[in-house]
Amino acid sequence: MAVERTYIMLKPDCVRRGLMGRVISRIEDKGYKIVDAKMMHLTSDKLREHYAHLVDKPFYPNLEAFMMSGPVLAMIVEGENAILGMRNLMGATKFEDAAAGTIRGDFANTTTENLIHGSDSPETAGAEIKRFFG
Ligand code: DAT
Ligand code: MG
Repeated sequence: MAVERTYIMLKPDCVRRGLMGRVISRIEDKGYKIVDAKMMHLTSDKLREHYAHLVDKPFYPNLEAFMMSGPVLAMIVEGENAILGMRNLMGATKFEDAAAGTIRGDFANTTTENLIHGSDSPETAGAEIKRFFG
């Protein structure tokens, strides 16, 4: 176990639905620290880089349009084992698989609009923090 930093992003649905405070409370309740945060509007270029593993999927155009539909809250979250820990707080990608008690399990009712992004490995965390915070 080690103190890790992970890239977390509250997606446009989370901002639009007024759920930022409740989601941030769950992150803070867990004991993680928000060490940086900013509201951003994402561009198509940035999203194609961020979702490079998905650009060829049939749902990609819809995902990109959604991610550009309003501001996001970009954050760096720090804590012991925070990369996996945040993935566990978030819940599964598909809303119907996300367990009750997780952010997606409790608040998401579609897979596209699933409220929150979190890095899935130390390598992606490093790359994503660099991508969005420089
Ligand atoms: P995660 O966000 O859990 O890391 P991912 O990286 O595989 O999942 O996908 C990124 C986002 O793309 C995901 O949060 C929602 C969307 N997505 C993934 N798979 C999808 C699918 N089968 N249908 C619609 N949207 C999907
Ligand atoms: Mg992912």
